[in-house]
Parts: sequence; C-alpha cells; structure tokens
Amino acid sequence: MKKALLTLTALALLATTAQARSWEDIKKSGTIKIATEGAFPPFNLLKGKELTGFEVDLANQLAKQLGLKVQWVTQPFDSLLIGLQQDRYDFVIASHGITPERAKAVDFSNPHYCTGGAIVSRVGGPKTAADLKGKTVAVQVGTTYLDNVRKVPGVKDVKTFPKDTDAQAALMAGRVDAWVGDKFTGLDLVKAQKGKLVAGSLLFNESIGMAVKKGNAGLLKELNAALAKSQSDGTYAKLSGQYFGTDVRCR
Ligand code: LYS
Repeated sequence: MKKALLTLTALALLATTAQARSWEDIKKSGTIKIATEGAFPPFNLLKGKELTGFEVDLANQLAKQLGLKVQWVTQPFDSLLIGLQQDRYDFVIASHGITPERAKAVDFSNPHYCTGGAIVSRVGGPKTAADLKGKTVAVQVGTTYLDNVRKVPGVKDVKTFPKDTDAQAALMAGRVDAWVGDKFTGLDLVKAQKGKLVAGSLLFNESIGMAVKKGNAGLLKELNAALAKSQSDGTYAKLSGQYFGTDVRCR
C-alpha cells in the first residue's frame, strides 16, 4: 500500500511538468498512440503479435471515428499511468477503475464500461467477504482489487502478482484460497475451469475510464465525444454484445 501511495504521489508531481501532445498536434500527425496492458482478457490481450479485446476494438473504433491511425503500445499494468506522465503515448485504455487517487495523477474520460471486483475460489472455498476471514487471497498488484481486499476485515494474507493471470494460476495451483479480480474475467475463468472453480460474490463496483495526461482537456473532449457517438449509434452495443453477450456501459 505504501509503495502504491508513493507512486501515485510521484505521479501527481510529474503531472505538473512535461507537455502532452495536444489534440491539434495529434490530429496533425494523423496517428494516435494508445497504451494498454495486453494481459487482461477479454478486455485487452496480446496473442503473439495480435492485440485483441473489447477495449482494443473500442479504441480502434474511436480512433477511426476521429480520423486517426493507431499505434499501440503494451506494457505492464502498474507502469501504464507513469508512461502517460512521461508522454510515451497519448492515452491509456487498460481497465483502470476511476478512483480519487488516480484522478489526482491523470484525467479520466467518461466511463467506457462498468464492472465490479468478484471473488473466485476452488469448489468449497470462500464465496463471500465474510468467508475471506483467515484466508489467503491473490490479486494483481497496483489494482483496485488489492485496495478493496485490504478493506475486508480478517483476511489473513494478500498475495500480489505482476499479472492477473499469475494471480489466477496461484488459485488453480492451490497456493491461495481465493482470487479477486474483474467479474467478467472471473466468469470466463470459471467457465474455462468448469467444475474446479466457483464464482463468489461481488466485493465492490467500479466505473472504468480511459486516462489522458492531467490537463489534456482537448484530447479528453474528443475521446468523450467519440465514445458518446459510439454509444448512441449502436457501434458500442454491438461490440459489447460480441464480447459479453450484454451491454456493459454504465447506467
Ligand atoms: N479494474 C482494475 C483496476 O482498476 C484492474 C484493471 C486491470 C487489471 N489487469 O485496478
């Protein structure tokens, strides 16, 4: 926790320096540089050289609408917002929950989907927050899952992993009692491990947004406008249906 807080403080400081590319600069160049994690199915996943997922398709559609080509960058989840501060790309779409701490360091778009953090365990394992008492829980580092599991009273140990898939593997291998992660990821995981894993209850809800460098209001306005259009003209609903069988926009 201490480390996460320090990192965010450092980010807030950095936010006041270096210049982000303005909307005019991006438009003139014809290409927008977007960063994601590439290790978070079904939202963003790098398979070989192919980047897929709901957020990847959505961002590609938004860029197309804005008349821009896309250059993708993938890097570990916990360094994505730092890279944004260093002007390594124009925005991040990587399932970041909109939290007050993060909002001190970056500016968030209107939410591009709504979700929650859910508990998954092996059959017979903990299913509710109360069940987590005395248990060991696996989560990805730098996430809202970590922050929220820490708030559950009586949890014995929280083990952090660089990637969400590593945290899931720890659950499957029996090294922890439960995994806390995205509810849609959890559903896919339980389906893939049919009969071995069970979905427990939701620990918290969150709105997910795209992040731009603090103060990059021009780019934020364009992204919000493109998202609103996609949500009103049926593009978003169609894409969401393909990935989730339901419309995941915030309501
Ligand atoms: N939604 C969670 C968060 O905001 C996790 C997102 C990405 C996990 N690979 O921290």
